[in-house]
Amino acid sequence: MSFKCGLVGMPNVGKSSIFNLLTKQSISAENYPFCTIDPNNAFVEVPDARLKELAEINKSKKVVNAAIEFVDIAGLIKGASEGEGLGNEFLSHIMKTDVIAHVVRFFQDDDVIHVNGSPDPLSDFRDINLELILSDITLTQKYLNNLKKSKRPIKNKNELINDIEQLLEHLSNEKPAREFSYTENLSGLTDLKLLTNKPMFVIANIDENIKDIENFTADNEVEMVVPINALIEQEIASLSTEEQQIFLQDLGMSETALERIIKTGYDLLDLKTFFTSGEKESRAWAAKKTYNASECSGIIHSDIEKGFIRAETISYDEYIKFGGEQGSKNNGVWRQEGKDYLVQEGDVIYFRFNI
Ligand SMILES: Nc1nc2c(ncn2[C@@H]2O[C@H](COP(=O)(O)OP(=O)(O)OP(=O)(O)O)[C@@H](O)[C@H]2O)c(=O)[nH]1
Ligand SMILES: [Mg+2]
Repeated sequence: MSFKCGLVGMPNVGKSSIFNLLTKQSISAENYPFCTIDPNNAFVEVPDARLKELAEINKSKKVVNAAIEFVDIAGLIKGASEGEGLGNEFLSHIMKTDVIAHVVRFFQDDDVIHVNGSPDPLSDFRDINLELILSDITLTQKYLNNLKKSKRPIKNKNELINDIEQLLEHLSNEKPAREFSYTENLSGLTDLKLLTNKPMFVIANIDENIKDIENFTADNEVEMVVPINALIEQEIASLSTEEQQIFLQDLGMSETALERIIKTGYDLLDLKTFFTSGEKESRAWAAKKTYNASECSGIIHSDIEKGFIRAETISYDEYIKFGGEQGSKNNGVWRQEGKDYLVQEGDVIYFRFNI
């Protein structure tokens, strides 16, 4: 199972620079069979401090983080929804992502051309959003026309038409679909997928002058903003791990901006993490929040799901508190769970199966 976070924004805002930084961040590339899928797609490890603790308890030879896929998408410009620039092709790339990381240029640099002359973060941000909304309007309109024409019996057809018309009106007011309160009818439409219904956060590519980011964040249409200074991050990336720690401490930071970007993307995907841990390896796995033990076992291997017997489960906190599996057993917090058990965030699981 792979989850995609797409880097979206105007040309020359630093998407590829940030993508390169994220990709290099990937420490143990060999753990992922297709780490670089093509030059513009790559898996990136999600940092998780809990893994180190588990690995210490079990003296694991290997540590494998959960990973999400980042996609570097070419720049969008005004009019893209009508085919300007690279147009609709790129909108279709965005369609394939699960989360949008909207990169906005705050840095000033006369040597780096801006398509509209000079960067204006809020106006640039709105231009891109508007293109996504326009593309959604076209899609929704088509969907509505087909629905009206369709001779197939459709449940609650009139209500559905009414709901879609309201969604269209909302979009026409230049508001993203994610701000529309979806009715049950609408949520059930798996074939009407909209760009602006995907979760989104902003990556602000800043320079030393961070004044205007405060104005930008104060604007309530932008909820989540992760600032990054791509130039400084490039410098940090070239340092040794020890030097990086010192550098971050000097700046009063506990993690790099890259780590924050990865974590924010991961959080917005609305996943949960469960662990497997032993002498061979300690590993974090990403699963949909709704997944039960059987479905989670299938993420590891389809054979485990097929031959599922039980999930031997300990919560992360108790696993650490009692120093691992034996200690947890001694203290009565080791559980045997069945297929339907709703796996909880941080569960450490050993799947028993029979094939
Ligand atoms: N001064 C400065 N330049 C930057 C920064 N980030 C990126 N650049 C420069 O901006 C130029 C464009 O960066 P890219 O990362 O290629 O931008 P992009 O968004 O991928 O551009 P497109 O692929 O054309 O859409 C490059 O010359 C970068 O070196 C920054 O934080 N400060
Ligand atoms: Mg690029």
